[in-house]
Amino acid sequence: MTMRFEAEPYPLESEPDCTALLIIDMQRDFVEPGGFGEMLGNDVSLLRSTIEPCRRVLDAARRAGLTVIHTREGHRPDLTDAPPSKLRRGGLEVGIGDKGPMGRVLVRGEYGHDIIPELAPLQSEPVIDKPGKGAFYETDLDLILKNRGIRTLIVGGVTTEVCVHTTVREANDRGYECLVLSDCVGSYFPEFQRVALEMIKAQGGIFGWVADSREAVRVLGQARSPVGARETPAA
Ligand code: TIU
Repeated sequence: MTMRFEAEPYPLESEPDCTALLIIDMQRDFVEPGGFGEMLGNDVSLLRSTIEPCRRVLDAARRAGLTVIHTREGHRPDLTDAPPSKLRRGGLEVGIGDKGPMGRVLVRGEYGHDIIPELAPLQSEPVIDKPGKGAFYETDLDLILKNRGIRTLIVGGVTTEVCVHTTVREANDRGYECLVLSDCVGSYFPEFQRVALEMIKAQGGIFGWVADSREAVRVLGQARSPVGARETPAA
C-alpha cells in the first residue's frame, strides 16, 4: 500500500517498507537543563514541546511496522573522534568532554548523552552514534538504510537548523526523500525554527517536504509494512 502524506510544498508518497522514522539527537544533553544545550547559553525548555509529538509519531511508526532509527551526537570517552576545532568552539567554561551535572558533556555512555526515556529506543531499533552534526558523516546510517531498502525518511528531533538540517541535506544528496515534521523538530531560536522549515520546502521542496505530527499519525495509522512490526511495543 502507498502512503500519501499531505505535505508542503506538495503531497509525498511512499511505501511503508521503504520508509523509516529517523529521530535525531533527542538526548538529555540537548533537552534537559545541565547539558550541552544549556552550556551553549540556550533555554532548553524551548525544545521540550517536541517530545510529545515525537512520542506519538514513534508509537504510530512502530505500530505500522516501519523501520525506526535513533541518532545521538557524541564522542568516545578519549575524545579521539572529536575534531579539536569542535572542542575549542565557543570557548566554553564547561564544554565537550568536561564534567557537568549529567556526566561528561556529549560523551558516549554518560547519562546526559543518552536518549530521553520518553523516546527510548527498542532493542530492535538501531541507534546511530555520530561524531558530527550530520547523521551520515562517519556513521553506518547509509548502509543500514540501503540494506533495508529505505528511500524515504520521516524526520523528527533537535535542533532544526543544526543536526536536523545537516542530516536532511546529507540525505537529500544521497537520493533519499525527507519529510520533516514541523512540531517534532525544535530550535532554541523561534526565528530559526520558522526559517529552517521554510528553507526545506522552498523552491519546490529544494531538499525536502514539511508536514506535522498529526498528518504523520493519520497516515501511519492506516499503514502496515508488509515486513511487519519487527518488535511490537507493549500496549
Ligand atoms: N547547538 C545546536 O543547536 N545543536 C547541536 O549542537 N546539535 C544538534 O543539533 N543535535
